[in-house]
Amino acid sequence: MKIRALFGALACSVAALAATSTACAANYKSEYKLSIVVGTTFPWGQGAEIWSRLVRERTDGRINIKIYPGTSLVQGDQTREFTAIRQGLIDMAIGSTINWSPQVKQLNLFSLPFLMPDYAAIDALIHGEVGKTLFKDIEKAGVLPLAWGENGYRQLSNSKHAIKAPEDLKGLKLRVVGSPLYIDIYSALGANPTQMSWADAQPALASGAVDGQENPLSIYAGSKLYTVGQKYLTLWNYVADPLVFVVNKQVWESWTEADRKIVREAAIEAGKQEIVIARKGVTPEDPSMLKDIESHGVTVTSLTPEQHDAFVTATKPVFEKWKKTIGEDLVTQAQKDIANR
Ligand code: X2X
Repeated sequence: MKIRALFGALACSVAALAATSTACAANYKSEYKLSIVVGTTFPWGQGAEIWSRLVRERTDGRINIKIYPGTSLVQGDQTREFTAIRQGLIDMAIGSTINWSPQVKQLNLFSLPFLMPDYAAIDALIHGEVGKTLFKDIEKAGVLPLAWGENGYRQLSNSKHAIKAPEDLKGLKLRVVGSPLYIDIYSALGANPTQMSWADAQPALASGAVDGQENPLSIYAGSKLYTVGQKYLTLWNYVADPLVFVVNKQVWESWTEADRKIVREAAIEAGKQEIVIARKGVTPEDPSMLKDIESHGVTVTSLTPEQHDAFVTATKPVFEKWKKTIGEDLVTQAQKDIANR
């Protein structure tokens, strides 16, 4: 703990004893900057709103969080977000494992193609040993993780034709982000992947500079990608990206014990609620979002088990290659937990 934070904490404990909590806010910033990639109309952004509101209410305004969508604190470059949190340019964030995987290579786990067959598999990882290990890895990399959320299963869209087999991807120019793992996946499938931020992806799709992209349906529908020619959508659940609620370490140390508890519990609560929101409208039981997407003239393709297997086979070498980078033990543990879910 830094000396200043230590004095702050001591002053606050004394103040707490004297029941004058205002003194605790002495070292607090007037505003804490919370970074997210998309806006507050998306499940991801709603998670940010819930977390901010709970913290503001429960700390009587001592911790005042302001949401910065569009990863604007790093000029939209979402792969630099993690470093900016560690350095203190960003105080708090809810970030995708994909965007932080350049700095925390173990987070590539969730991007291993076809590792997680269903929501129970995702839950088994984030709420089990694997989730704990990954939180230790994030902390070792210099940022304090508090809770899990979810962006979602990532589906493939493009402007050219329906995709049912790896051959259909041949030559398609696809936008990917975050990790070279995605370049490997799409290269293995015969496509032409190109890495760019979400901020750059939307104009690139609109101008036709790229043919397609992959994102959860909430992002596809919320960004109205069907209005920029993305009329073919393949549901293949090949990867899913969890979100992680985090705080910069110095900021964390500047807060009182009691306020840390509030922020942590609020993150866990907001994460739980956000996951429920993220899974709305995209399941067989509740396909309302899919129906809405179809109503915009989108051809939605679901894969037969045989078609699905062809994609699994084609991406197997990428899985094996990245298993080594991520850590064989972690991947084996994940596979075990998924088998026992
Ligand atoms: O850029 C994306 O594709 C997004 C919005 O899903 C992430 O931030 C990973």
